[in-house]
Parts: sequence; structure tokens; C-alpha cells
Amino acid sequence: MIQPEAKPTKPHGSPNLKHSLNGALLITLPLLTGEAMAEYGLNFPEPAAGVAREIYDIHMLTMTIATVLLIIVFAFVFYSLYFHRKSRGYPADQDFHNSWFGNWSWVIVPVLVLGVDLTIAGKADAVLKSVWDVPKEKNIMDVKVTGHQWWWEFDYLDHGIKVESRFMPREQSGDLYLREVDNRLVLPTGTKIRFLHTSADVLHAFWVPELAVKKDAIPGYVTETWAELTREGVFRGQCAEICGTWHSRMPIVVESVSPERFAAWTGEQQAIKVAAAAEASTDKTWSMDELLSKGKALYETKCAACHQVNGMGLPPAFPALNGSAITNGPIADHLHIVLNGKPDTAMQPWGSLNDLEIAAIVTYERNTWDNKTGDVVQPVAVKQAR
Ligand code: HEC
Ligand SMILES: [Cu+2]
Repeated sequence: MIQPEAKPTKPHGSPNLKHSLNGALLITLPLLTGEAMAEYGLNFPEPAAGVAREIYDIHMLTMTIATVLLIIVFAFVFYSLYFHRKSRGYPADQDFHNSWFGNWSWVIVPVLVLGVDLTIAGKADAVLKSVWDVPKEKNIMDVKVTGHQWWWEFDYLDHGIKVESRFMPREQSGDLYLREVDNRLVLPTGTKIRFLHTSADVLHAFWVPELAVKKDAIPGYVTETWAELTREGVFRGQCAEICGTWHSRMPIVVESVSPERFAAWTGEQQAIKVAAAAEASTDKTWSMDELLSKGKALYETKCAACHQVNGMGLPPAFPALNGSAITNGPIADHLHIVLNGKPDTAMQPWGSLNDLEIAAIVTYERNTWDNKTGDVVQPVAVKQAR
């Protein structure tokens, strides 16, 4: 379900009584009706995985204990203050430590508190174990999750599928701006899934609240978490480790589907991959128009985040490709930087794209905006430049 953002009812101004009343209502109303509670999402979202459920349950246990204690303590305080107030003629107790309660409370109260603590700690210990002990099953499904500046890569290691997941511009995502991606992380329910977390550049963190566990993506390390999805649905998360300019543009969208639909989806993805490879491997000569239209789509998903749709980049961090010496100079230099990237800069190597894709992007860059080289770069040329 799409959760609308809570909008402030009034523009911010100087605080007055009406404002604070509104504020109090805004805070208490959601507590009163279940429907409103869902709207405002006061509690954790409904878990969608076993471990998340355990975490949710321990959270509810702790909250329940805390609420009961709060009520007892406050009832005691208010009762004492009201019924034994001075105007009723009660003098202050000067002899507390000589009463039974005065003598024993310092033993009884800590013992009770310790008992509650141990109960919570015992539960927490058990939950932590299920969070970190990835099931040792041979047929567990492996998904490698790689954080990139600023997109996610999901490699389905058992299926040979790679999904590149990028945020969608506001025109395409509408209300779900920064919450929607072009390609979702599709996962089956009722299957144990192991996530292998790593990063291609800086620290990122994988976090989807319905799956509960948040895990850092560290360059050069591979760490694991796991999940077994218990219900179908679309679950939205985001990168949870500040990772540079467009940290906010790294939403994660999990689409949880039945195993049957998942099998259909993997079949589809594999077919697409085979078709793309077949297309790229033919030594066909492509027309300028064909390359330009393929190149535009690829450029806008893979390159425009830094170099911008209009090719102007964001200098000095990201150079303009419009009018640049490389995109208007020798083709070999242009291919070289796209295939190999530039070490120690945000310009990564794009060699994992196939020959046709590189040819299309480079042709596009050389014949768009004010760049008018007229060069048509064929896949064959990319193959030779590798
Ligand atoms: C994460 C940001 C980022 C992305 C995404 C990115 N680039 Fe770059 N690109 C850079 C940076 C930074 C440089 C400048 C490197 C340097 O210091 O010379 C650069 C430089 C270049 C240059 C050389 C420009 C010049 O005049 O020096 C070309 C060509 C280029 N990129 C093409 C691409 C293509 C094609 C893509 C998509 C497949 C792409 N870039 C995606 C960050 C990015
Ligand atoms: Cu990130």
C-alpha cells in the first residue's frame, strides 16, 4: 500500500496554543484508531520474514513490559500525590526506613527488575542467534548484493541473473519518488535466501524494514544475512549508510512473489539475457539511428546520474560530456575511458556491458547535444578495443 507522507496541517509559524493542540491531536489520534495507526505507521511495519517476526515480537514484549511498569509506577505516584496531599492533613513520612517496605524495597525492586531484564536478555540472545546464524543448507538461494554509487546490483548466483536497480526520476515515480526503482529485487516466498553483502566503492548498507536486518556493504569484504519471506508484497527500503552525493537515490524495492511466479520470472530474465547476448555477438553493422536509440536509453539509466541527461555533468565532480575533448576527440580514447574507467575517480569501468551496448552509448555521446562528430561506432570496434 502506498503510504502518503504526513503533511503539516499549517505552515510553520510562531507556536501558539492552537498549534500545540493540533500537535497533541496529531500525536494522540493515531493511537486511538487502528486505521489511523496504519496510516501514520507508528509501529514497525508488519514483518515479512521469519527473523523480522522474531525481532518484532521481542520489540512488542519489551514495549508491553515497559508499558505495564509505566502504568504501575505512575498510578502509584498519582495515587500518593492526590490522596495523601498536604491539604488533607498528611504529614511527610519521616520514618520510611523503619517500615517493612522501607527496609525491603531496595532488595525486592532490583530483584524484580533483574528478573524482567533477564527475560528480555534471554529472548534477545535467542533472536540474535537466528539473525546471525545463516542456515547451513546446501540448496539455500544465494543473492549477492553489491552497493554502488548510486545503485544496487543483485546477482542471483544460482540462476545466473544480474539485476541492476536504479532510482527513478520524479516524472516516472510520481508519489513514490526515491521509493521506486526501475528493476526490483524479485524474491520467492518460503525459500531460505542468503544475501552476500559487499560494495564496489564506498560503504553502503542494505536495509528493508520488513526484512528487519540492516547490513553494511563494505568494499573488499563479503558479509552475510539471510531471510525467508513469509508473505507476498512489495517492501521498500533504502541505503542506510551515507555514501555520498546521491545516497538518497538508492532505494531498494523487494517484490516478494510465490515460488511459481519466481520461477517464471527467472525464466524470463534468462531468455532476455540469451537474446541480448545473441544480438550483441552478431557481427551485424548497425545504423546510426538504431545505435542512437539504444544508446539514449542506456545513457539515461547508466550514465546520466553523474553526467546528467543534458550531458552537462556537474563540474567539477562530474565532467560535462557535451563539448568534451574526449567525446569529440579520437574514438579510441573515448572507448578506453568507458571500458576501463578512470582509477580513483567515480568513473568506473563499464567493460561488463556488451559490445553492442558500449557501441550504442559511445555513438550516442558522440552525436548528441552539441557533439556532432558523425561517428558511428560498431560493436566490432568495441571488441577490438577491449
Ligand atoms: C558515478 C558517476 C559516474 C557515472 C555513473 C559515469 N561516469 Fe563517466 N565520469 C565520471 C567522472 C568523475 C569522470 C571524470 C574522471 C576524471 O577525473 O577524468 C568521468 C569521465 C567520463 C568521460 C571522459 C570525459 C572527459 O571529457 O574527461 C567519459 C567519456 C565518460 N565519463 C563516459 C561515461 C559513460 C559512457 C558512462 C555510462 C556508461 C559514465 N561515464 C558513467 C563519473 C561517472
Ligand atoms: Cu549507498
